[in-house]
Amino acid sequence: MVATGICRSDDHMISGQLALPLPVILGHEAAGIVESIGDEVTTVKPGDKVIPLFLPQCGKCAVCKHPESNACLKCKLTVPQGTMQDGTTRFTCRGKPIYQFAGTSTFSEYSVVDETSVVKIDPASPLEKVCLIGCAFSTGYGSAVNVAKVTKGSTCAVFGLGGVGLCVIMGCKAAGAARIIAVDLNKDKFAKAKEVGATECINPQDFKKPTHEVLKEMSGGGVDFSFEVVGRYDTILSALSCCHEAYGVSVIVGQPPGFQDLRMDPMLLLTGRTWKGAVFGGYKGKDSVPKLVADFMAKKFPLDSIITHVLPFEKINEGLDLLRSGKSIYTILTF
Ligand code: COD
Ligand code: ZN
Ligand code: ZN
Repeated sequence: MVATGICRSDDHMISGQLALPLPVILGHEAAGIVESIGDEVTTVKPGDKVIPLFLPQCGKCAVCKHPESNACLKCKLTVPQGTMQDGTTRFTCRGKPIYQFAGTSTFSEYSVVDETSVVKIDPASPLEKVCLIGCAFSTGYGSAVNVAKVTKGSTCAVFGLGGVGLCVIMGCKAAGAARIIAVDLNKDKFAKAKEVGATECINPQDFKKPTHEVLKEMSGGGVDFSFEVVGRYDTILSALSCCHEAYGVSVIVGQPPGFQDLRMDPMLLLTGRTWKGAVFGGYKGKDSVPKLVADFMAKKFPLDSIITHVLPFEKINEGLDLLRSGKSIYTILTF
């Protein structure tokens, strides 16, 4: 492993919001160099620069074969196993097994991954930057260009301006959106949102009306595309309601904590809205990650603007503190 980002989901594991077999080595957003391979491995070789894939692409299951989906059946997203695909774990401490996380476990100098969970990238790419393509960047950017399929000249609304929300904005901009309205309760987030492409920023607390009404008025009837990147039930419904009732598309990116049901009025969809969601921006990792790295190298999007801190791996707890206090966007740990 050469570099790894700290994703909010890693912290959710630490705080126990998502259950996992313990003890475990976390981390799933990284870039590194292949040290050795198994006998039957053909797609990577020692010395290759690679990005581990928390969402594998086996290429054989019904999901991998479907052109529009990416949640490979080899990955048990909702019931984490804490092992390799063969049910084993390759880490031990004083003879006792340590579980793996998301098939990647990147908070470690070395990891063992299935061939379906790793992909070769451009040897010229800076690993301490492109590691973000392993989760945060692709999750946000892909939600715009791939899941929503944002169109040229459209109006978009993005709820939540954390690191992932900023990457959604970058995706809307790259897709040619004419207006990108950024929504956050914290106005300190607005400057960065504008830097990466937001054309307007609003704080729901500045209005008496519900946010979806404000956005409908601003867009003359409803936005074309909306994104929930907060992880709350109320903002999921607000994002759905603010898109145009006849042709709006709303994408859920955030995952609310807990396992509550969400009540919604079916009329919101019967009028013609589309409601979608995806992990990893809908990308199939093996196919798309090398292309995204190539796009980064061709300067089609910036990663520097969302990397606020670079720390040696030993300072991982400082990195987690920065994430929890909201002082960082992304901290990259280098080995
Ligand atoms: N209205 C508007 N904005 C709000 C509100 C609100 N009611 N409440 C909070 N916010 C803002 C906050 O001020 C903050 O700026 C932003 O929302 C949230 O940002 P962060 O920094 O907390 O979050 P991110 O960008 O790091 O990640 C957010 C996700 C919700 C995308 C993430 O936590 C998540 O749920 N990911 C989805 C799960 C997933 O894809 N997993 C697979 C790989 S990790
Ligand atoms: Zn992540
Ligand atoms: Zn598959």
